[in-house]
Amino acid sequence: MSRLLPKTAFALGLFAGATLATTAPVPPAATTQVTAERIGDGIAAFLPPGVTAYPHSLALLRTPEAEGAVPADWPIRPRFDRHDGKTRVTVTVPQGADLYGTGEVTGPLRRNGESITLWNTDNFEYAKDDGKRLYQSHPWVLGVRPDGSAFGVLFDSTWRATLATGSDIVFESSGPAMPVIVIDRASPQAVLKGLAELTGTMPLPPRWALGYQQSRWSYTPDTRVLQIADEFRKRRIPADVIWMDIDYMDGFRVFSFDPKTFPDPKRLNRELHARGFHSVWMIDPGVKIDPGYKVYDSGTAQDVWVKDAQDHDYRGTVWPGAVVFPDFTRPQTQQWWSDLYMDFMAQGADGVWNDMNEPSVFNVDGQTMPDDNRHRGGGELVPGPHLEYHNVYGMLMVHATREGIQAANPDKRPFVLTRSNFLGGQRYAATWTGDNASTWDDLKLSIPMSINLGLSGQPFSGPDIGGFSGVATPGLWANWIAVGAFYPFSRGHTIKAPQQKEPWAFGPAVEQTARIAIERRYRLLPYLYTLFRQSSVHGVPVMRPVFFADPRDPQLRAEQQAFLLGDDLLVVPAFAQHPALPQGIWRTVSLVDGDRADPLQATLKVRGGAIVPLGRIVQDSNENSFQPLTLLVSLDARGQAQGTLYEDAGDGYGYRHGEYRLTSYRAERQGDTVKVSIAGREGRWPAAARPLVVQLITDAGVIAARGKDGKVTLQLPRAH
Ligand code: NBV
Repeated sequence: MSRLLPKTAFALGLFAGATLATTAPVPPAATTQVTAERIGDGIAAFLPPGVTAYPHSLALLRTPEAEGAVPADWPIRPRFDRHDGKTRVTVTVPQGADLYGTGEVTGPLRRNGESITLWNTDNFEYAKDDGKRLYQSHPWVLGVRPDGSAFGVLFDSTWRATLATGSDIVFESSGPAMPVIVIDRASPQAVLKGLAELTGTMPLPPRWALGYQQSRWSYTPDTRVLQIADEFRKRRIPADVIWMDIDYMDGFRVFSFDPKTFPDPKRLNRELHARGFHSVWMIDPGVKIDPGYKVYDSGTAQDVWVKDAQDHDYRGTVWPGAVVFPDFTRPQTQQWWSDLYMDFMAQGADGVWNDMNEPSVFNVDGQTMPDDNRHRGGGELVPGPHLEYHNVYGMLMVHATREGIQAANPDKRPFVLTRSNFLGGQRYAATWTGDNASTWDDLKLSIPMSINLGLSGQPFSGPDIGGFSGVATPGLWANWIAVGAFYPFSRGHTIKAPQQKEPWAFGPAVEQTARIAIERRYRLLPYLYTLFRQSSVHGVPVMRPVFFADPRDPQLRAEQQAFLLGDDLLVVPAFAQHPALPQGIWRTVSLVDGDRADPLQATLKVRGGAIVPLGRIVQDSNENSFQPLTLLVSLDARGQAQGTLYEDAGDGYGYRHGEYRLTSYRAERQGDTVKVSIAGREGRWPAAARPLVVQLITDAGVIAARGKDGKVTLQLPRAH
């Protein structure tokens, strides 16, 4: 039976593990006061000396509950001390362990020997601090031992910190000593499930958010937006979403529309919907100081702004000029901010894009507000300086945004994209990796970056495809879209000048590469949506490192060019040099006419033993892609394969009441035939009566057969 961590027990150090046997020298006084408690299956919480109860946590879903003693042989135990005026936690890295995670980071996938600052920063072109502090903070390290067993360390603090992942993991914080949670389980996948038990999962997004998305700073005026939409349809390049960057606003006032360029946003949204597009609109946190402007007036009336050290409204400069910033630590501010979305969403917007929420402030040292600005808190949150709340400013903002758009459209699944976020922030928003540049380096590092975000709890991410700043050569852009079609979040975006970066902007050859790449994504939508569903339930990433295929294979641990989508599909970029690929059967597949002949397309391989569900090529995700459903079958050495397909309405919450269909398929070779049948079904949706195409991928080519869903038998040629 679980119970709340009893304060007194912590204070007295009564729990097993309070007297810690650690491998490294620790001052005995400090050691004896650490309190440890098992809080889940393979999960232990450690409270530093002097902390008597688990404090409210913004990263965690809920305050941990004690479940018993930490086993005496528990292998990973943090040590707490002070160093250079900072709170320090040290964790000895087990021999030979490879480290991952640490959130949104530049540099290699494998994090051994790295050091980053956790201080959310508007980092244009990742240039500040050599890219060692970015827009988000994830005080979390995943470790994988040589035997494939794994551990994770969560430093539960929001304060500014540094995280070094050398022979020790060292977390140094400007704040008070914090609880540390350690997960120790049989595999990295199991550790990530543990992280999801602690910090929650990404809620299932609407299906349209998995489509290709087109953005620019900015498509303006509204007629230009429609031109872009029409261009996609005319050229038959599938796409689902067009994005509205800041120029739609009236003088950069958030929640307003420029009367000249966007006079009728409702009509624009209607027109986009009529073309099968969804729309996402940007909202920044800075509110223009402008008496008479209703957002400023209502916020001032409710006293929602962040205060400076003298208790005046803090003023900064951002796009609109002088602005004030909502203090999202206050429940009143959260409510006020959420309410602003009521009218906004009534214009027919489908999603919201929160940018600049580190928060970014122009023309000041550090490009953010002063450390000693005051956040007043309320509810569970204590008042505190900006130094404490900076790293969660974006997360608190997108929490309120999500609530607001959910309240405005209760029957729809919210879609929020954020630039800034914190560990656990996958509960509120998807993310993109900020202002990258059109360079080969940024293309290459985008892969480990999104993988490590996934290994830190955030499965829904991707970079600006093609690069935000600078000039993309046709070759770079083509290579980028060829891989970018497989990021969990797949969106092309760019800065204002000097270049257009739509799929057709680089000439017909690049356009054709883009069309094929995006068509491949659309064929994969049934598989991708199934992966998103899985991730929303278990927290396992959508985009996975190759070493997930075999966490015991040392060769795979640093592979950061190729990656996995789910367990069954391997993506090898055309530019990958000597990628380390998993052992076993992996069969190359074609999804779209011409994909294997185009040298820029990524090679796609299906695992032996897997069945991958595919749709047909559609121009947007509203179209029914299941006529027919295709099952790609790649048998294992025993002549068997399995796969699953998740289907629901694609939006709304019917799925929470059983309105879905989760079908498991099984393929089995029996003599000269391969039978493909339904092995199990879950959900209230009845079995689908639809045509089914089975494509058996063999080393000699593809053998296809048609039939009804769940009932197809393939006849193999004699040689098999
Ligand atoms: O709103 C303009 C841009 C946006 O396009 C970009 O994606 C964000 O990362 N925004 C930053 C502000 C200005 C950047 C120079």
